[in-house]
Amino acid sequence: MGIFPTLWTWISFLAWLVCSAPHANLARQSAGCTEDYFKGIIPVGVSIEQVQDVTSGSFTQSGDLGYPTMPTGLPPLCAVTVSNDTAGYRFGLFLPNDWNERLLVIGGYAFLGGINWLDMGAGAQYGMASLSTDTGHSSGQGDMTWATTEERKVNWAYQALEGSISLGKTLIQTYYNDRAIAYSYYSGCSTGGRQGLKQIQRDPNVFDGALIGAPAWDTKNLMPWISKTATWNLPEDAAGSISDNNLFLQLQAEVLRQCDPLDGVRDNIVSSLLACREHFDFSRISCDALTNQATCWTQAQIETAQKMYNDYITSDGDFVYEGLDYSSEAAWGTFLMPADPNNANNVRRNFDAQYERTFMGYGPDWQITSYNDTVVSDSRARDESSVHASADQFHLGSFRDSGKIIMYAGLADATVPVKHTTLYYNKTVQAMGDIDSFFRYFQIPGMDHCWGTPSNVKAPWMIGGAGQAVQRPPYASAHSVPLGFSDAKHDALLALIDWVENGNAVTQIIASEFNFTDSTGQHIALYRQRPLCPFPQAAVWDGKGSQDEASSWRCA
Ligand SMILES: *[C@@H]1O[C@H](CO)[C@@H](O)[C@H](O)[C@H]1NC(C)=O
Ligand SMILES: *[C@@H]1O[C@H](CO)[C@@H](O)[C@H](O)[C@H]1NC(C)=O
Ligand SMILES: *[C@@H]1O[C@H](CO)[C@@H](O)[C@H](O)[C@H]1NC(C)=O
Ligand SMILES: *[C@@H]1O[C@H](CO)[C@@H](O)[C@H](O)[C@H]1NC(C)=O
Ligand SMILES: [Ca+2]
Repeated sequence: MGIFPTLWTWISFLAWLVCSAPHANLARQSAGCTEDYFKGIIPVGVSIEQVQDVTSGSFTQSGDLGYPTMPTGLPPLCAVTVSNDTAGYRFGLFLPNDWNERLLVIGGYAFLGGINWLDMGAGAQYGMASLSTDTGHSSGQGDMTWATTEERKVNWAYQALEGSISLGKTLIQTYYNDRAIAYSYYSGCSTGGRQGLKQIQRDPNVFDGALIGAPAWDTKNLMPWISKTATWNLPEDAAGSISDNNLFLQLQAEVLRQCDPLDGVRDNIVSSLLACREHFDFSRISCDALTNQATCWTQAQIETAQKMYNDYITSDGDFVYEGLDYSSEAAWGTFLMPADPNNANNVRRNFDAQYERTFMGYGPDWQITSYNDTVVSDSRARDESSVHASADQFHLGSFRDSGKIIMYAGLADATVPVKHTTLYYNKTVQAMGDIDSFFRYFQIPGMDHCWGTPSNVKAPWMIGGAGQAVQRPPYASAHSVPLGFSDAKHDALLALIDWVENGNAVTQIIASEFNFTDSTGQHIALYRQRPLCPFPQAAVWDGKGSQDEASSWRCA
């Protein structure tokens, strides 16, 4: 695969010298953590941007627009930035000195461009070598202007991740003195979930296990749906338009009030979306002639909300996308609130119009007001003929025999509707039959997109999923589940590892929620825990024990 320099020979010899000693790899690694070493082992077409021997716990790389927060509290490791100059993407590696022979590939979010060092830091703390790609561009939140060339689009779709894993695996094994990677894992949420599924669909041997959160798998339908939601709330002066975020909070609070008890337990968590959908009564917050319009929903606004709850079906009756679910309203502002009129992206709502302008080539002047249902068929055609970002090859082939997937999604997700995640699961069942032996799906009542829960809900949601631990203290140095719950019962990644390596199928994952104990958000205490169950099971309370303790619940 490449050039073997003289340095390589010398280092092999050193490694051989110490290989029978305890911690032989340690001696070998500090010798290897230099630019010269990596320049010596990379193939043609690739360059080494940076190598840092991290001994202080901190790693920094300036100018990372996508992931500016850098991890702290790292174990001693070698941080490497590799650039594939021919294809135009970069990837980062964290190579812990004390390596457990596992690889953790880390996903990205949205259309961000950068190396996700923060989530890689969690991987390193598990003792795993971790890898993340910038997906071939540099960009911050809400910016899709980079997607101007076919290569950049394809890099974001899958190519950058695929190429990074392929070369990354070789570099890792070489660096660790030709010790083989014993197990390869993946963890990603949202776009990261899509990337992981897509990679498994392209190569069933790529991972032994994948932890997939709220996957944005259906790019070609998701992006038109997001634009469609913007049109439902436009123009700003229309009777049905909602521009006050408090109305969304009010709706969420009313949904909670009415639907919390419908699942049989008053716990501030809406756990039965079906019962809520059947029984929710909008009239409790609708405006009558006497009420103040700022604190109630007009009939026209209620119709806008109904569109959000309903599936997006074109005027021709073509199903596009599952609707949002009850309990997700607190975060509806993401797609519905007016964007700053002077925003650099020239959009009226977050994300609106950008996919059409760049990925679909409609150009920078295209406005959301030009949206019509033909965007859907056009989006599908373009994705299917060239970019192939959507992860919609539901038959996972031989992955059934060689790998495991744990997928999870929050019932209160307002970005990737939970029903669309369920649709992915259902379609995989349709394509493959019984998938229980290798693919389990866990819904998390009360959780928003990937992490978090509204403050009036405080549902247990932390399971060591992508990006979760760093939401709570100790933030940039966090990993797994805090306060002593870093085990296979409470951490979905550790549960996945136990399933893959020891054959212990995951029958439940105990989710945790913590209270802040100080006003500055630096300290937490355990609030409550509850098992998450493999779909279609749900957690059932025993009717006696504390509802805040996992042992009072079982999956049924
Ligand atoms: C660079 O990336 C392209 C596309 O992924 C890939 O075909 C090529 O092998 C990569 N080069 C190296 C040396 O990894
Ligand atoms: C629908 O939108 C597309 C893209 O903006 C445009 O080319 C087409 O003319 C529109 N069709 C109708 C019937 O308005
Ligand atoms: C998924 O399948 C379950 C069980 O058959 C069904 O109840 C549910 O409505 C399906 N959901 C979606 C979104 O397809
Ligand atoms: C945590 O917060 C909840 C309400 O948000 C409260 O009911 C509970 O008593 C708190 N628990 C602890 C241990 O502070
Ligand atoms: Ca409840």
